[in-house]
Amino acid sequence: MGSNSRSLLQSFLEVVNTLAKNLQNGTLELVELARGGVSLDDVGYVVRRNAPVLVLWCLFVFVIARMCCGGRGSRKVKTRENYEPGKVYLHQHVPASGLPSLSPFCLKLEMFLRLADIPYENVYKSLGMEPGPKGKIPWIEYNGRAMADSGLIIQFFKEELEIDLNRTLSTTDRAISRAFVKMLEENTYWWGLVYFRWIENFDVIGSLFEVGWFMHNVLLRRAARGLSKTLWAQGIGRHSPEDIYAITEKDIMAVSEFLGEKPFFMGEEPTEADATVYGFMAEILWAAPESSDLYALVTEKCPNVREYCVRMTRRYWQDWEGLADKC
Ligand SMILES: N[C@@H](CCC(=O)N[C@@H](CS)C(=O)NCC(=O)O)C(=O)O
Repeated sequence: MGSNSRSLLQSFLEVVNTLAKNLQNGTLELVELARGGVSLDDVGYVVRRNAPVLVLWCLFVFVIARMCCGGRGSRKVKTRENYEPGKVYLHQHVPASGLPSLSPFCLKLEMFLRLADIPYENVYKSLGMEPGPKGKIPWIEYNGRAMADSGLIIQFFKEELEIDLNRTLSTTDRAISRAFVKMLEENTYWWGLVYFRWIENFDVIGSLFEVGWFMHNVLLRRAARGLSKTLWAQGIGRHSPEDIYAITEKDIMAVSEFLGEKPFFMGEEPTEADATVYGFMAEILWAAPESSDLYALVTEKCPNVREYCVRMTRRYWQDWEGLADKC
């Protein structure tokens, strides 16, 4: 090590040493103050003298508290005081690209509310929106209560309003329905929507969300970086694009096979699974670039899936011009 570098290192260590000593002395004085060992006349002086130390300690306590308690479970969300009893306030992202939502979970929940004929009102927020009690969308307000997670919300209405769209299904069909719903939400979602949209087609995501250059390259890019880490942790981020496409293809082919020529996913009547199947298939069909393999898969290899989306849209979304234009 040269003499210049050595003296630089020495000065750095001296600064660290002085800081550590100040922190220690300041902390001792503050402890003394807390124990009542300093007279009241001295309080102002001691606090002023050690203000930076006090701020550092507050920051430290805040960070530790966030690490221990933040981000887990439910967080308190302020709900409206003047609500219409029995009405659902559905919080989701603003509609874009002609779709009521770019989130398959939001589209699923809105479809469920339509299938179950539950009165609702959309509460739209744009990117960077206030997240719900679990930090995700969709979330709802209902009779002054905030609730999150599309599946738990559906379960809530089953009990609260005794609305069971699966009432006509046998136990075996309920099990099959559950398996398909979870395949789409926990598997297809990561491969066919998150990876496809945020990583493979990031260049066009700005036009999908209908945002300008700045939002695309700052906010969405930051979100994409976060999602890329999530995909790695989930496992999908470690596969080749070919493997990812093959997995998505198998899921969508399974949906197509099982749907066959039936009017609804489980048979002659709409059931809970239709909310998820529609929510996810409509997103893949109508939010994917038309030049993509995924779009070709739904339109060419699984035309019955496309016909299903069109059929459901005509029946349940007549008021939604953006969707009607796609049919
Ligand atoms: N299990 C949740 C999943 C909801 C979800 O993943 N929503 C995404 C949008 S499609 C979200 O809010 N992502 C933001 C984040 O993960 O921070 C549900 O069924 O509602």
